[in-house]
Amino acid sequence: MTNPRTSLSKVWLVFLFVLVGTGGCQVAEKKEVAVLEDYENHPDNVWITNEKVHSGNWACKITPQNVYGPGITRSWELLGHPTRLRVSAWVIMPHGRATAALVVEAKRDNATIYYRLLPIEQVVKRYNQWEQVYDTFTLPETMAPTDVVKVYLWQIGEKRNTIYMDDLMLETLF
Ligand SMILES: [Ca+2]
Repeated sequence: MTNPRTSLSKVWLVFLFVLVGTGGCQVAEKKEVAVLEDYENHPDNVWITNEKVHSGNWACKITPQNVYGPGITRSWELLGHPTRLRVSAWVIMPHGRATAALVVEAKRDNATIYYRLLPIEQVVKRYNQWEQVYDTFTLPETMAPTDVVKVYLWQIGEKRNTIYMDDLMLETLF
């Protein structure tokens, strides 16, 4: 005869195993990811500079000739399927007439499916010194694993200025 207590214990063990297994998967899938671009590994690029740096020996600068700065590009899958992104960067703005934005963009097969700006001149009111800007962005619910997330600096408006950026950071939130 089977001992009813033993059978019950086995059932509970299996149930616990399933719970632990599911929990483990969820933790792995929702692991927070932080991507830092400190511009220390881009020799000979037109936008790399050592004139002003926030970290290390190098930063990036955008000029009237190069109004788009280099940034971070990752697939949504590599980022761990986040629902939100926290984006931050250190920038030097020359004066209050310069306009620039951190762009957060999601692309699917080269089509833009999400596009938001963090307008830097609305936040930074001290000039010729490093200032940190940051914001949180909620991605569309329709994001797919192969969609690509891009974050970069863009000089808008008169485009006559030199703007420095260093330590661009992308963090995932769930
Ligand atoms: Ca740097």
